[in-house]
Amino acid sequence: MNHTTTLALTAAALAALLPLSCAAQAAMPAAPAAGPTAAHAVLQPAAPGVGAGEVTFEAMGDGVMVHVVVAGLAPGSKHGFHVHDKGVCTAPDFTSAGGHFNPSNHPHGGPEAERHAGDMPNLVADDKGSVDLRVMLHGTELGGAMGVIGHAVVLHAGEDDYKTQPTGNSGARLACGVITP
Ligand SMILES: [Cu+2]
Repeated sequence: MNHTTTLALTAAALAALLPLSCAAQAAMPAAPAAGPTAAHAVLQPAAPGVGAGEVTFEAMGDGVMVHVVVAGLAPGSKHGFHVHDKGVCTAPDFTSAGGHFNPSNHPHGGPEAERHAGDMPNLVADDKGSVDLRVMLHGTELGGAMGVIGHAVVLHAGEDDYKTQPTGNSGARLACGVITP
């Protein structure tokens, strides 16, 4: 959350430096503040090709529609998949992404339960080892302090049990991608 705060402060600092002409424009009737309507992440696998993919997020109704496309998994395998707190995928084991993104301080849970804002159902690979899943995350946001942008999606080696706190016990991290607007 620290980087979000820093960005907000930077924006405020820039606004204070705007020339007068811009200040005059700002006095005109303002459109409602529009947040981002879409976001995107490229899943970079730790082992070449294993869990490579792409995730798109689209603002819809009271939440976000997520589209996940992944390849290179074992046919029929199940994989925990979550938004993690830090938008950093630099460590080889992706521990740099931290724990689950959890701005509302909820317990970890499955699709029907009280859950973290970035908890998603397990990805289930088809007989070719691919995933193409659309899932609606009600109550999840794209931008702002509660939004997923600036955080990271992480694909795990094992199945999320939807119970173990706070992780779901889905094992090592196969792939990681930073969520950008
Ligand atoms: Cu995870």
